[in-house]
Amino acid sequence: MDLSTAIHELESLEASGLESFRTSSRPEEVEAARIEYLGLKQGKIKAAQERLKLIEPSARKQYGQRFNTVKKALEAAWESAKARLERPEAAISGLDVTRPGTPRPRLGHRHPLTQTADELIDLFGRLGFGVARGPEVEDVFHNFEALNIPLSHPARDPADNFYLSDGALLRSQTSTIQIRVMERQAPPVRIVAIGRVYRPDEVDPTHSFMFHQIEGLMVDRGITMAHLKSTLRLFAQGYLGEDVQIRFRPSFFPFTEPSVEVDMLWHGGDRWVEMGGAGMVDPNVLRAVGYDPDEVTGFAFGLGVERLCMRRHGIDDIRQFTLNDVRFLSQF
Ligand code: FA5
Repeated sequence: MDLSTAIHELESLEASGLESFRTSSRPEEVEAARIEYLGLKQGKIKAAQERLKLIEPSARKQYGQRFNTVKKALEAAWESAKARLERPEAAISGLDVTRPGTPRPRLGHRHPLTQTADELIDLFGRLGFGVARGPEVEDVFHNFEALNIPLSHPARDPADNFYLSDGALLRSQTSTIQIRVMERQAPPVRIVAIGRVYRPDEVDPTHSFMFHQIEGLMVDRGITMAHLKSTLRLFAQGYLGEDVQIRFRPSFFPFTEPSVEVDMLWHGGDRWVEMGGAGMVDPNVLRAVGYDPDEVTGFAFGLGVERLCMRRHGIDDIRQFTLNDVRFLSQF
């Protein structure tokens, strides 16, 4: 047999062997290819080795060298085919497009009451009101005495307040902040203050034992009830819509004179719900903080923040705000 024919056969054996190992996709196919090419008794490599005897002696060395590289190449192809089938997912480059994707992380957002508070502050800011703050744990002086609520007044009753100790309680109204602002600042004053207040009220769809109020206070020369009414109307239209209906009813608060209660026509349009209390700051209150009631007058109001938010969004039950039901919260 001449050398070039023998080498040619070796090369086509190599090509078909490598192809067989490369395209085997199951262990049985790899094993069949091994037997066909590398089998010790009847494999094609074995046959090619025996062909050496048919080659004339002077060409045997060259044939032998070529034979060795083909044998090594086929053995390596067998090893890598086995390795490939042991790690099937790696064989397709580690990517499985049928697997479910990583879910996008859920982003939280601000509680509806926080959003409401921000919006109210923004609205009153456009009407020229700055923002004030005060403590939730108050003393009886700021919660009652300075607001013209005498010791004998039923509003001080332990059954109607959360007292912590003799001198302290959880504030029952944000009107405490009126006093704190006027104590430290000379008129004119134009502020709103938003915060939690606490009362042991019976819980129902429009009452909670902890809720928020927004307090407003404006003191200057020549402030009248007309300023109060137009401010609250402008606010209600701005927050609840141009066509909102509100009404003022005569009322009584120890710290305002005259006093009113402000109602809003509830969503559904069939009943009025109280939005807040308001009035002209009582001269006694002005005097107690060192203001001169002959020089300046003022109005004040305190509105229920939950109820404003409920009216705006058509929410029926105040308890929704604290249930932490994501199905409710995620709507805002
Ligand atoms: C007051 O708290 C007065 N400080 C308001 C005020 C301020 C009058 C300044 C004059 C001048 P009243 O107790 O009515 O008033 O409460 C005001 C509003 O808070 C109510 O109209 C209502 O909207 C809301 N509110 C009262 N109690 C509750 C409650 N238990 N749950 C939810 N909201 C309430």
